[in-house]
Amino acid sequence: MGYNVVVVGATGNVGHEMLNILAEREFPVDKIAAVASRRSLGTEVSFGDKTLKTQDLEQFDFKGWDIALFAIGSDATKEYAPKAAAAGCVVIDNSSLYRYDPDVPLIVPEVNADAVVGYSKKNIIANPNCSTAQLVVALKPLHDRAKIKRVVVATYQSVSGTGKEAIDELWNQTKGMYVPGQEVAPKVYPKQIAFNVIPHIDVFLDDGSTKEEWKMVAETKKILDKSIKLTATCVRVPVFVGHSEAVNIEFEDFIDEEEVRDILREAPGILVVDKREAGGYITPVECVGEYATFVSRIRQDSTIDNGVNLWIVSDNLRKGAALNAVQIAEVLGQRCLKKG
Ligand code: 2RA
Repeated sequence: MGYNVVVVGATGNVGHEMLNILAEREFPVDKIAAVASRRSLGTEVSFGDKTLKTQDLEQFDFKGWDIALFAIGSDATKEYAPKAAAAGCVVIDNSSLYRYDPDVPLIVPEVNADAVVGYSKKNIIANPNCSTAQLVVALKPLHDRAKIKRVVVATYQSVSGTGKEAIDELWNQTKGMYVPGQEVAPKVYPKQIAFNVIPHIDVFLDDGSTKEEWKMVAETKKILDKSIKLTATCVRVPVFVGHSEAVNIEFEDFIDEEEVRDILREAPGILVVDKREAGGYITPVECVGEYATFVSRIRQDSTIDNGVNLWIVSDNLRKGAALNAVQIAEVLGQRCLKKG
């Protein structure tokens, strides 16, 4: 006996990956539906070796469906997630809409799977921001061993985090640099992204930080520990897929780099790639399509007491979105929606 699963936003980058990963991990599916906006009606999407025709979200009836993975914007989620939840279908939402709602669990299974039981308050579970997910997977095992006091993180976020238009902009702008007359002006981003980096993701807040940076603070506190002080600088870089993060951690107690490496090597969801030689570290192009959160450049920070530096890389469409959502569905099924 399996589950009746709906992927909402099935034609987007994350929606595609949700279908791919449900099939790859052989999630127990009885029925599967691919749903998207009316303009995508009838578009064919793959689910393993099957082909699904997308159905119209406006007409879709969620009654009789068990789990809906949502990968659409917050506005559409606001309209349709409550309808799905009211019809008895548990929503796992990748938008930011419900992440900060005290009645909605925000889950990274390797960190706080137990919190899934809170889904029943609104029949909704929130998926974290991509840059948060890979960070807390690495922080959790270290926090358990040597309580984290403060984290400073700089992110290097790929354009797929913005969406298809951004991928096209990077591609066309890069090509246009080499072909006179084919220059492509910035449209998705405020400045040129080809051969450039942009220290601005999402909107600016009154304190000068951006909402992306605020999300990392708020979500790390909700998922891991509200006592952790975190400051972030989120940067867009000319990479298609794969978010990277340079992370500085200050612990309450001393922990040496060897013990950090050993702990991370044993931690769920993590692969350590860490040799002090050319190529002995992970880079974004190597994480594409992988499930793992990769950690490299593990080293003591001798400028403070109890300090350690890390380099964390993961596929932002997978662990940063679709994989984490499917993992939540797995935990939900195993712990809360037992079938047969
Ligand atoms: C980004 N984290 O990278 C945001 C949304 N996916 O653009």
